[in-house]
Amino acid sequence: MVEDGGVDAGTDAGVDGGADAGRDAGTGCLWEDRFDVFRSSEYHLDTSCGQWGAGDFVLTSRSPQCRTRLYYVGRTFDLERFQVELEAYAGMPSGGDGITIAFVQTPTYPRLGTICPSNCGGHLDFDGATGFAVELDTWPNPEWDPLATSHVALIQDTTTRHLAYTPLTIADGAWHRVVARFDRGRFTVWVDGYRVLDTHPATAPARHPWYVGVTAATGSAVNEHRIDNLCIRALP
Ligand SMILES: [Ca+2]
Repeated sequence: MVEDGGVDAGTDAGVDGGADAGRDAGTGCLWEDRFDVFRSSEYHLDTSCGQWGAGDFVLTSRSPQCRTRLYYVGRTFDLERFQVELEAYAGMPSGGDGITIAFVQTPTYPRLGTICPSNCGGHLDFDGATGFAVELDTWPNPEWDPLATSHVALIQDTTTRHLAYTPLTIADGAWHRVVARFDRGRFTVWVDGYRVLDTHPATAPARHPWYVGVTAATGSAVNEHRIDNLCIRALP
């Protein structure tokens, strides 16, 4: 991992980022939500156990076999150079399955129970979508996932199609600041100021009217998953 949080942050042209990446980007959020209130009419919310948590959004409670998708529907985003920032929490008790930051053609894709028979948490309520996601996978599923460890990844259409990845878990019961930047095919992710991915995948989110949101799920392994301080901004 490369730490970008030090005095050099912001001076490395094109890759300045980390904990201050959002502020360094120099433009306001195209969309932001601090979840001080929950503006339900602005979202497509489909959940079996999630709820607004008075200050953040609880995507999954500490319940097994839980799924949530929360997509902003106030507008779509037609972007090729943009940055997504949020704070993410997974833990208590530490388990599965993870969170995605998703960019999809429609938020009304099939629910988990219709695309896998049971114990579907590993699919994070993203599978079935057409689009991309930043995957924060906190639970290995070696029986079907080609990656044998927890990971941070860029995925396309399914949790088994990783365009880029690094072994890492955020499921330690602490809040983590995640910044994901898409810049003309270059994909960079910082977690708590550490650059954990920096790559040019063969395929990356292209200019398209995406619905943007977050998803999470639990299976037999359970985490409470929460998100806060969400911001999407165009790069200057
Ligand atoms: Ca997994």
